[in-house]
Amino acid sequence: MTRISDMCFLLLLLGLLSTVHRIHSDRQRRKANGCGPGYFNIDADLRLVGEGSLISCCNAHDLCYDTCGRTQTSCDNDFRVCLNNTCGRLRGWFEWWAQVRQSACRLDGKTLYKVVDAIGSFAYNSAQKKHGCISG
Ligand SMILES: [Ca+2]
Repeated sequence: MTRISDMCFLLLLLGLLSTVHRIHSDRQRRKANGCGPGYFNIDADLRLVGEGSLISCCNAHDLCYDTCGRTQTSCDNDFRVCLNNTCGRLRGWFEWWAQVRQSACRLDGKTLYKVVDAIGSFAYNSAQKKHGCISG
């Protein structure tokens, strides 16, 4: 009798530990790596031209690709909206300077979006596989 209850307790403990481990490693695996696929990124370049605030859009986009149930299209759309909104918040000493900065930023944002649009499906599929969302 004692042995059975001990076994049950042990099984319960193991189940709990594996759940905690799974949640913990899941959290650890979800890491955004800025604007770029990981082996390179252009965060430093963006900061250099005063567009470092775009990096948060890239990180949100990375995490979106890692999320089961999110489609690539919805992640990419959110990314485009984020880039546009973030560029719209750039300010300058003068209104014309703010306009120049925002236009330049939107142009860079478009380039970023085009890159994602061109090579995104590979990144999306590998991220979804890595997080167990799709098999393969
Ligand atoms: Ca990235």
